[in-house]
Formats: sequence, structure tokens, C-alpha cells
Amino acid sequence: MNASFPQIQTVATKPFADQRPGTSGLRKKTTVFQQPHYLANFVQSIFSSLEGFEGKKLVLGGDGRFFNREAIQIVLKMAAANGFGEIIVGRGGILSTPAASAVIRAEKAFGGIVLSASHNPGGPDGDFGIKYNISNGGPAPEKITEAIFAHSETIESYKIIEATNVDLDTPGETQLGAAKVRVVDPVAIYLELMESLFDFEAIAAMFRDGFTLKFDAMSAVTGPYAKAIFEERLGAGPGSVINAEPLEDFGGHHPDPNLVHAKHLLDLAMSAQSPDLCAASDGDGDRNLIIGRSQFVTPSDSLAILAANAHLVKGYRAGLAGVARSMPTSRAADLVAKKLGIGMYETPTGWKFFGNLLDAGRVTICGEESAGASSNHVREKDGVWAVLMWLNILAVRKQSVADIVRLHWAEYGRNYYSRHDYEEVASEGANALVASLRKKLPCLAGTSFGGLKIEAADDFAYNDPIDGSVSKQQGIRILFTDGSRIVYRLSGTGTSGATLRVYIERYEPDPAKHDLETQGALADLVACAEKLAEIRHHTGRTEPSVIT
Ligand code: G16
Repeated sequence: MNASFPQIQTVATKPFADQRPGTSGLRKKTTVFQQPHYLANFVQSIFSSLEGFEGKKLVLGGDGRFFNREAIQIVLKMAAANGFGEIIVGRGGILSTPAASAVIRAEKAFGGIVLSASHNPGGPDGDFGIKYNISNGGPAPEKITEAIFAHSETIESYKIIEATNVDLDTPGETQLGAAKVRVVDPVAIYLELMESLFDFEAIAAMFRDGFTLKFDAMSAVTGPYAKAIFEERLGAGPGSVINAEPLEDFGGHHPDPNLVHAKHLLDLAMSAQSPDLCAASDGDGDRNLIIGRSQFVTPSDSLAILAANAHLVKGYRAGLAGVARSMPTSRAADLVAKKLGIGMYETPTGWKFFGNLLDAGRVTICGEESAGASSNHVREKDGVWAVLMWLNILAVRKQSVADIVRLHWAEYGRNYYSRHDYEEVASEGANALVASLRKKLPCLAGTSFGGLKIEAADDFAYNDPIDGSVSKQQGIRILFTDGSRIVYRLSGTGTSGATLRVYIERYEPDPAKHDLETQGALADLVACAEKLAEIRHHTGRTEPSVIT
């Protein structure tokens, strides 16, 4: 076939089982995605769910993991065959999730496709994923993901252009059928946006004065962004960004910036050689980890501290319209919102639930316990943005991370918080655990476990205040009379078996009790969580696989 006259092919196919998007798109083992037609079926299901995109722009990029390049070519050819007018793709097929969101917004694109399984491991034996983002730059809402799933269940054919592969490594324009393909610098638009929000000069001055940073890009997508921003633009010393080259298998590591998979950063921060700030991001660049010298900052605390200090940062000087957090995230941010007299919203897990609130101007900053924070500058969580927020606040306050955290607790009280994950448990056991808890819910209020008295218990349902949609069964909440909380939910991002997450929170107003070791401070609630849900009985596990 002559590449300059590509033909649109209609390829016959059959539905695959279970292409239902999870918390953040469709995530499966890479080998599942490599099956003939698997990716194409899902991509066609996306396009078949959308209306009015003919001739419009689509943004496309991924986190560079194994199979990214092949997948990009398939999506390009299908987007052209389905009628998009222009496809904007990051050079090398690379775009971090927040950068994709920024490009969708800056280019006023119809939407975007991000290829990533986020913090899940990559490589031939790892995971792959794909998600669709709408024109506001954010993850598609449930109405669209459900429509995509419905199409995937009945699909009979998909459209693709038969053409040679597009050169992804040279910025510029090429023609693919009737569509234009524009290969762009994946960093430029994002960097410009960051510069509009933060006082780069104040941060650069802090680095000139000797401030030290260690940012671990975890051999994932943020490497090029972090190098360009932290080292080249802000003058953090060479070597401040480590594991900066995106690798197809993330160097064999698990690109999840938590205390387990980035333990070396915690060890560094606790050592005499600690830089002033240690930070990391995940596979696709939307998560963040913040650790000051001898001071880990939980994502829930980080959200609260960013909200309390946002007015010190150029882009947020006018103050915040409101704050939103996912339900399992600790209630530390609620205390800040209350003091500021601004709105506070509690949403189900998943960034897509923040989109309407941000679009309606109800909130400026959002965050999740799962290491996500961001603002209305994009419609995704944003790892590098969170680090820049901290850097800007540190540059203005001229105090250490530990001082800022401690002063925050002294002012608002401390929300001791931990998440216990039971990974890859049998789905039947996990579902039985949840079903049995649901049955118990109506009789829990008023009962006591040890010294803990339950005030209320429910299965969280969210009524979206903007579009009126209702999302039920979003996690089981056990609320205690002293303000403590246990939350149970099943992960929506795993690719094998089920992952049970148990979120444990205890509020401590007394500054004299702010130095307890976290697991010790939560021990009675942890014991109660086991008793209530009979985790051992249902999962066969005597302890969590990951504690963060
Ligand atoms: C995704 C979503 C997040 C959500 C997280 C929860 O994160 O984007 O909004 O908090 O999943 O994961 P789980 O359902 O496993 O608890 P990411 O970084 O994987 O895209």
C-alpha cells in the first residue's frame, strides 16, 4: 500500500471479556493488551462512544512503558480512520498524564488518550493501560466510561488506516489519511504552565542559597520534565534528579512513589546526608511523594498543608475557592477549609470525580490519599506540580519541611493516618468480605470495640452537586465517636485478583501527643478493623502486603 494514499480498513472483530474501565481507565497485563485486536477494540469503543469529534484535535501520549510505541501507532491510525482532524502526539510517544491534560486544554482539543498503567510495573510481564480524557483535560466521567464498556461488549469491527508507521521522534507535521499528525515537545507546554503558577525566581534563589533536592523520577515519565524544570530552569544542582531516563520496564522497579517502593528516599531523608527535600513521582507522573529531612509528609497532610499555604504561591494568591478530597483521604484538609471558611467536598476515589467541581469553580485544590494532589491548572493530579508547590512554599516561608508540618499540626491537630493494602487476594474472598460488612452496617452504630464506640457506619454514596449523578457503593465508612475512622474499599486499579484497602485515621488535637509512631497510634483501630471485617477469615492473610 502506498503510504501517501492510505486506505481506511474495516477490520472484523469480536468482543473481549471484561473491557470495563476501572478507577483510571482500562488496566490489564501487557500480554492481554498484546493480543490481536484487544487494544483496537477498546480504542474503537472509545471513539464509538463519542460524538462530534470529526475534524477536531486529539492529544495522544503515554508514559513510555513497554508496548507504548506500538500502541501509539495503532491509536494514531485509528484516530485518523475515525475522522479526527489532527492528532497531537508527544515526541517519542511520551506525555505525562498531567502534561497530556495541559496540552488538551492549551490546544482546545476534543479529548486525549493516555497510554499508561500509572504506578503499576511495566514490561512484558508488567501492566499496560489506556484511558480517555475529555475536553476539560480530565478523565472521562462514568457516563462515558460506561458507554465505552457497553460498546466493547458488542463490537463487531473497527476502523484503521493502513499506512506505514509515523515517525514519532522528529517534531513536526505529517499527514495520515485525511488527518494531520503533529509531533510536539512533551515538556514545553507543561513547563510554560508551571512558570505561570510558581515564582521560579524565588525557588531558584533558594537553590542558589544552598537548598538541596533529590527527586526520583523512578525511570518513568517525569524524568524529562524534572530535569528541564528542577535542574535546568531552577538551578537545582546536577544529580538532583535521579533515574531520569524513562525506561520501558522502569528499570525493573515498581514506579509507585510510596514508602515501600521508594524506601531508599525515606532512608536518605532519615540519614545525616538528607537533602532539604526528597520527592518522587510515579510511572505516568501524576503521583507525588514528599519527604523533608527526617519528616515524611502523608499525602493527606500534604493536601492540607498545600491548601493552608496556597496563598503564598503566585498562582493562588487570590485564595482558594474550595478544596476537595477523596473519601478515604484523611480529614486534615477539612480542618483547613473550615478555618478558611471555604467549601470542602468529599468525593469517591478517582480523579474523575473532581472534574465537575473544578470546572464549576467550586474548588481550586484537590487531593487524594493515594499520593495525588493538583489544582485547577489541569484536570489530573500532578506530581511535579506538588513538588513545585512545596518548593515555592519553602522558598517563601524559609522554614524546613519538618517545621512547617509540626506548626501545621500544632495549629490544626494531627490526623494520624495509614493505609493497609492486602494485594492480590482471591476476588471471591474480597467480595465476600465486603458483602458481609455491608450486611452488618445497619447494626453497627452504638456498638463498641475495646474503648472505641461507633457513631455511624455507611457505604459511601456521592451525589455530584453539579450534574446530579449518583455514585453508590464507593467504600465502607466506620465513624467513631472520637473522630476516628476506618474505611474499607476494593482497589479499582489492580490487574490480578483483588486488592483490599483499609484506611485508618485517628485525630489527635493535643500537641503533646503529636510525636507518636503512626502504627502504634493506630493500633487499637487496626485491631478493630480486623475484628469488624474478619480480614483473616475472608482473605487468609494475617497481615497487609503493603503499609503506607
Ligand atoms: C488512580 C486514580 C486516582 C485514584 C487511584 C486509586 O490513580 O487516578 O484518582 O485515587 O487510582 O487507586 P485504587 O482504586 O487502586 O485505590 P493512578 O495514579 O493509578 O492513576
